[in-house]
Amino acid sequence: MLYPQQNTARLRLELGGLWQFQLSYDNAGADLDPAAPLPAPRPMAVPASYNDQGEDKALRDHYGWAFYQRTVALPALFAGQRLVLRFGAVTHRARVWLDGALIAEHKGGFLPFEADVTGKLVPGIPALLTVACDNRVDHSTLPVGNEPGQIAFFGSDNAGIPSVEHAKATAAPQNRPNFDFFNFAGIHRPVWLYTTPADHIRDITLVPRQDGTVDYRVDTAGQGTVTVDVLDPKGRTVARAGGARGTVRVPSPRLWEPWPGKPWLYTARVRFGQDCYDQTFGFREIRVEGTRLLLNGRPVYLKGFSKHEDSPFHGRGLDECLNVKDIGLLHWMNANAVRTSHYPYSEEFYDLCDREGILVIDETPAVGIGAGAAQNPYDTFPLAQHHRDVLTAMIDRDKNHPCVVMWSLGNEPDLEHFPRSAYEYWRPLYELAHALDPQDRPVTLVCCQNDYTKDITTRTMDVVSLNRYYGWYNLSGDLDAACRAWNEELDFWAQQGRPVIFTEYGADTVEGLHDTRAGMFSEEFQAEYYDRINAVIDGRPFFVGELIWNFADFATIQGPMRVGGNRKGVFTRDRRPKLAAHLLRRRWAAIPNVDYKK
Ligand code: GCB
Repeated sequence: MLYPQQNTARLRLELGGLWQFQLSYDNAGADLDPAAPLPAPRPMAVPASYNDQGEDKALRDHYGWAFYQRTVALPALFAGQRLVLRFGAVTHRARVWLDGALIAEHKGGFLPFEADVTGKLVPGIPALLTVACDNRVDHSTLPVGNEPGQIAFFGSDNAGIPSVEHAKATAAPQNRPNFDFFNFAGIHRPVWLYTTPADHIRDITLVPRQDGTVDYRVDTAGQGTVTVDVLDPKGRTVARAGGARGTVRVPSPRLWEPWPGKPWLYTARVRFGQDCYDQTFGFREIRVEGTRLLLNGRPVYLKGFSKHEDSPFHGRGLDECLNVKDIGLLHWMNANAVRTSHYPYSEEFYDLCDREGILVIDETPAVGIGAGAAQNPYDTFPLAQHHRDVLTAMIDRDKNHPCVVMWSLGNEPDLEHFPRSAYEYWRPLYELAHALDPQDRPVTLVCCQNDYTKDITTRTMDVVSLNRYYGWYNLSGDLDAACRAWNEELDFWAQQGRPVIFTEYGADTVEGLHDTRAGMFSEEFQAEYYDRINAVIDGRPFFVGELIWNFADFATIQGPMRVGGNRKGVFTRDRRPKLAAHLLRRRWAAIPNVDYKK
């Protein structure tokens, strides 16, 4: 799906700002009429999560439908154009009405959807736009939540104590999902109204190669002929082709390589009748060979973070200022890579990474697929079709980004209790990702700390992605024991013949807490933890990347294991560095981006 563009053929309006807002207290969201002005609205900024835009617990912890509303009016000069209403992301389910008529429904809180509103939104006549979103999650959604009636409290539930069990059974439905990040909700990404000519470009697919060839395909609607001009980073036309599919060749291409300096971005200017669309791309190839990850043929070493879209007040809402700040901090850290844990990020983020040369592991929202040893989630969670849909939509959205160097099918599913079912669930998704991606990037699945000898899925991915918390959740505080255990596990991975990376490792750290003996939660512990664990991976040639958990502290549900959220950030939630940031920064300055472990 193309990102909305303002150019010589298309007009784009952002419907951001203050909307009217009201919580619904009906399971079906039927207590509010989408055709009428909301009876008791409050102002709500869009895009942003709604949860922290007020001081009431009811807003923060709401679990169900919520309604947004505004009027939309277009001047008559829009007449004669095709009109599309597009949402970057509404979390997690959405319904959209124009003057009371349902025009769109969408499931999945992290990917865009749109509705053709030509003839429905009439230039010159104001219309009432109502958007409802539902943040409830269960066994059929991604991310996965608890089923209604199964109240999960974080931490030890003192399971089995009658009074606790009775209280749980009668507790109100809660916003307590099956994952460790706050279940923020709302219109999280921009709402656009954009025009195209009636005969228009629907999609563009590019496969650029190091030798300067670009295979292209343009999908269109209506009558016309396609032309493609390739512009270099200075805007000069360097190649030209005609026809809806074919190959163009750019002589002496500059490769998309984030070092040194900024990568080179080219533009495919596609024309079709009156329509026009500029699609940026980079000449970069990515593949796995033996235990190496090769970027443009050279072994690359990933240095960076798994992140969250999370910040004070905005919650999970797009904040471009924060994105620019974060990419600046990645440069400051001498980092080169990010994983979009645990969902696809905003389209604006990938654009920035394309421009700034940050390598991205792009992850589906498949987090929380597991229910303990007693329940096989692959038999009981009705997820497979939705998972395929989400993976397809993510690859379709992000396929042209040079920054995307790997697809992650999901995070920390159960892979050890039902190993055969797990393999049978994940293998087709792995194959689907390869089949769908025109650039055929490597595919991975992020695995939880488990009995790696029983897990038969992780070892079959192109890259083995490990979340490990030796010294934190296990062998807590004993870094000698943690390193011994970690080393022993690495002996296992050394036999598998695959590249291995950390997708998560870390320790909760309360900024300002210092300790001469480096006890848990202190800044010294976090610094020593990374020093010790990194010394173990440095001796392993097949270990080709280290993504820290987490870039910054982030919001979670309340619980006895979370001190005002998850504190494993190397930066605080307001982006101040902890001690470990300075040490990692020095470490990464000394590790070259390519040709480090040849
Ligand atoms: C994990 C999860 C991540 C958690 C993290 C933690 O393995 O993938 O979502 O936040 O551990 O800090 O516990």
